[in-house]
Amino acid sequence: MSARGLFITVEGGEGVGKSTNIAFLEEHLRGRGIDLLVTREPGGSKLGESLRHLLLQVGDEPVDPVAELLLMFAARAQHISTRIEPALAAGRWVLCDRFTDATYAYQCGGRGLEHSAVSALENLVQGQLRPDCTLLLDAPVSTGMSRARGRGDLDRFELEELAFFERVRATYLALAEGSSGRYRVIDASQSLAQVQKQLLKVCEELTACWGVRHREK
Ligand code: Z5A
Repeated sequence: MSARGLFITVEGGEGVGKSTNIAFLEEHLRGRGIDLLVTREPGGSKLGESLRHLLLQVGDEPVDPVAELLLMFAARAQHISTRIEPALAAGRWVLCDRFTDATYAYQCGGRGLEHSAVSALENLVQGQLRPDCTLLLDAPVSTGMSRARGRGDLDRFELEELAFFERVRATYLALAEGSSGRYRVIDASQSLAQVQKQLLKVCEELTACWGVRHREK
């Protein structure tokens, strides 16, 4: 039986470079012979991608924050059971663009929902599943916004005010501060080359940890 794969999530505010750097990490890790599922939230499964569309579209009816929260976790439940768990169980690594830390950051930090509500859903939907490592790409909100806003139409989240994104960033940083070593905070305000240098260091750590996990099996 193969060792369980590593579950890595990438988090951060809008436009900090998650997609760009996930593509970089994917290429690097595949180059090192690692079998990898690259996926995203909300989304990742057929049902999840349909829910993503509903969550991001701009409509004429305000979305209730609890409805938003439940849709995020509905998408996550499907994603975990159809994609994430099978991949990890087969020994594949999973590299996921956002996961439950985004729910704490956006639905608690941004929208003001109770931490305990998210924590209860996290336990219900995920059981024991938590990321092995979370890469938090951190940059001032204005930096991320100016990088992301050249892309045209804005989705429902991107239309939020600056203060919303400041709360999201502060929540992410508080989560990283309070976590027991799961987070690696990457300074994403630097040039892409410098950001990727930081990421390569984390990859070294992860592949070493993976080697140990394999030997123990
Ligand atoms: N959401 C939620 O509320 N609750 C949840 O539980 C979950 C999600 C899971 C969709 O996420 C929304 O869902 C999200 C939170 C909510 N809303 N927001 N905001 P998403 O991840 O799909 O959307 P996003 O955060 O808006 O991602 P993004 O805008 O696509 O940004 P990104 O992937 O972090 O950035 P990028 O596309 O890689 O880079 C943006 C540009 O900057 C691009 O031109 C790059 O070439 C450039 N770039 C990147 N890095 C650099 C550096 N270092 N220097 C210079 N230029 C750079």
